Amino acid sequence: MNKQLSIVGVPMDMGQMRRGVDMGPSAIRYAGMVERLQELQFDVEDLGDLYVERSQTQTDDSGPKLRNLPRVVSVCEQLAGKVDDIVSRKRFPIVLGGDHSIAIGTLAGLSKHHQNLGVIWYDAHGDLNTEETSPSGNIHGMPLAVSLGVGHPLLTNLYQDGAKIKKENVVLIGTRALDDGEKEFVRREGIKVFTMHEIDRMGMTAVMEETIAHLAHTDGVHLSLDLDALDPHDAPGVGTPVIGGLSYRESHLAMEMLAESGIITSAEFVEVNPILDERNKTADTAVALMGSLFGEKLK
Ligand code: HAR
Ligand code: MN
Ligand code: MN
Ligand code: MN
Repeated sequence: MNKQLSIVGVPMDMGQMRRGVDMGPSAIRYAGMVERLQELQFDVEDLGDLYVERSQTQTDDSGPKLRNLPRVVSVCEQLAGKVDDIVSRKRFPIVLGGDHSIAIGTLAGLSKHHQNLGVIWYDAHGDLNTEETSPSGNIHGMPLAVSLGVGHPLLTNLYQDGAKIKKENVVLIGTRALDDGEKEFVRREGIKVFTMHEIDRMGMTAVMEETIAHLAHTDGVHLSLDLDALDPHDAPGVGTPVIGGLSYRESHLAMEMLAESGIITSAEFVEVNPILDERNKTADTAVALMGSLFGEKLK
């Protein structure tokens, strides 16, 4: 694995309506992220946070179909450039959210370096909405669709024109809250999804073995980890919790299997909202999962 890590925080909260998720990067750093990774002998460069215009008092409800579109676009453009630069310098990017809309920027930056990027979308949600199918108008429910080339042109053509990833290179894990339009999207495009039902039936070991096999032909794999994939018991500090989620142990197993496989080339941890959390539990969980993803094992 690449031992040179670069961290970039994105204090973005405009992809949804609950304030506080902009403090996610601080909460994750406070939970000891950098020290944890340094103990694993990584060279860790913390690039700090991107500049995100404050928005608490002025969210845009004029276009309820794509809330705060111009500001989401500008932050994602900035992030894409940053991620592109990190990979150009042969380092492994770790992006800290912020709401999940930032994945549009992360994947746009990564796509400059990969023709066949695999993506693991570890999330309670599909994030496959478009402005037509979205029940909320919140862009954090759209980034996977956008990255597949489906959505508003300002989003799909961000950084470079068109789709950034291919449908056959995507695996969803932990899914349990798909809107009708997202179910239709998954069926139409034949996207690989491990819902909670499959995870209960197969067990996480088999799910990860199939995931790794499914992505064997790719030229790199991005892990997009939305903390709401976990059960709210283990990750209460998220804006859109959904009961019946992945356990702390199942998630560690998933991360450990990814570490063993050596396939992951970039990662992001999103949707940590310290305002909604219980004593930074969700940020602590994020950092513990990073430990496993980056090869920590109890001897
Ligand atoms: N599907 C719903 C919507 O589009 C809720 C999306 C919630 N999204 C996240 N990211 N927290 O996964 O509005
Ligand atoms: Mn998400
Ligand atoms: Mn989610
Ligand atoms: Mn539990």
